[in-house]
Amino acid sequence: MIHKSIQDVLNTQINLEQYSAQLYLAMSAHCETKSFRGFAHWLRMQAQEETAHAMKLVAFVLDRGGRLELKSIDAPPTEFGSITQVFEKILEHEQRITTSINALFERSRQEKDYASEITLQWYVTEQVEEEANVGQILDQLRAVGEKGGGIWYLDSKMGKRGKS
Ligand code: OFO
Repeated sequence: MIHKSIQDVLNTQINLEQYSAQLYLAMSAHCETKSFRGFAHWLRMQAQEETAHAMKLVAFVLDRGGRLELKSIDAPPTEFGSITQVFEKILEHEQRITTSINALFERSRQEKDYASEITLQWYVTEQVEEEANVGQILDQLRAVGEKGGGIWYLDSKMGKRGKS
């Protein structure tokens, strides 16, 4: 049986992952309206990944005999500025998620909840990967700028996510 305090923070994390999915979907739509269909595709795939992150935690809470308490999901913004600004916002968002995952991991340790700790290890590793990927995209965006053809090359590269 899962400790009530861990169950509560896991339920909060599920809500955060669902919000991440909403945020990426809104960002995808924003890019699509600017005709950056590659970035839009990448972000839509990211939204699906975030839903999968939430579902993995849902399964874990239920497998431990816990209670799933879904909360309402905040509405994301609809305007995100330039493509570079979109990715700056993503990096900030993922850094907040990392802080939240690390706090959850720490809490599991304090409670000696080894099963939660092991499950959360996957999320700790995933956050390293996500921050690195987004940081790299941001570096590339800053290098090519948004005025020349470079950004359209990046857009076509982003459109290949999950296709090879
Ligand atoms: Fe974007 O990361 Fe979920 O956990």
